[in-house]
Amino acid sequence: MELPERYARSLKEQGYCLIPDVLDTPSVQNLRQRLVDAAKRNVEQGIPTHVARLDPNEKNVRIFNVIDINPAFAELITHPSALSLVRHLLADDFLVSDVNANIAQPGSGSMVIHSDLAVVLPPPWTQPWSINVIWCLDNVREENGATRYLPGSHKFQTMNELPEDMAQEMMPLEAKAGSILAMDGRLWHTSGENRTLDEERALLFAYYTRSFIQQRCDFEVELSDATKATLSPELKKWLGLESLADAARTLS
Ligand SMILES: O=C(O)CCC(=O)C(=O)O
Repeated sequence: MELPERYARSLKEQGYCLIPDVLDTPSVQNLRQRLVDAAKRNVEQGIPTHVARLDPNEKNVRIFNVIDINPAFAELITHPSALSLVRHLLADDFLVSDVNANIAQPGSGSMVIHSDLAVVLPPPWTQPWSINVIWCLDNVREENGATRYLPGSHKFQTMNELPEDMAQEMMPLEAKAGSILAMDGRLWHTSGENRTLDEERALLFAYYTRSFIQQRCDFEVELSDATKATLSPELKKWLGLESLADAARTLS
């Protein structure tokens, strides 16, 4: 499936695009509940849901290892809309670098400003070598902590180009539940503050990079043998689980 021109243009010109209505309401509600269950599972497994070096307080609940906890999240990675975005920017030469989620609860603060490509690759950032496909599992508004981006920053090649007052120049990425927000990995961004009293904001992040970039997550270690056994050969390849023997067979 080819990415429609308007989304391709938005990715190129704005560094992001919004695709509405990718998931219907029952699917969103189902995934939302699974995410809450996954957060509980993280706690049972002793995986911290707060990373102090990233977020100012514990109200931003980070959920890791989601594919292993629930295969429904693996399906999102291979959703045709996600793959059309990924293939548009990275062609067929990509790996899934990381899949995790953030639930910004009321009172959660803004995290460290970053670009996702800068996290995995030193400058200069000259090419769109990564893409974050963000699944909106709640309605996302400025007030409940919409991700904030720095307009035009996907064209920056080094950190010297970042303005001093960048936090003031950032804009919210608002979207309805069930949408995809996709960001060129070079776009500088942060989570917004959730200033509501009672509204959570859940986003699931599937981050893909060109295959020569080291993955953020070692799925060989993170995924159980039981989970690995359920994955298609294609998904295994995209998760970096193809063994050297498999690769050699492909070449021969
Ligand atoms: O939660 C958000 O809005 C942004 C999260 C993010 O950029 C990250 O976790 O790296």
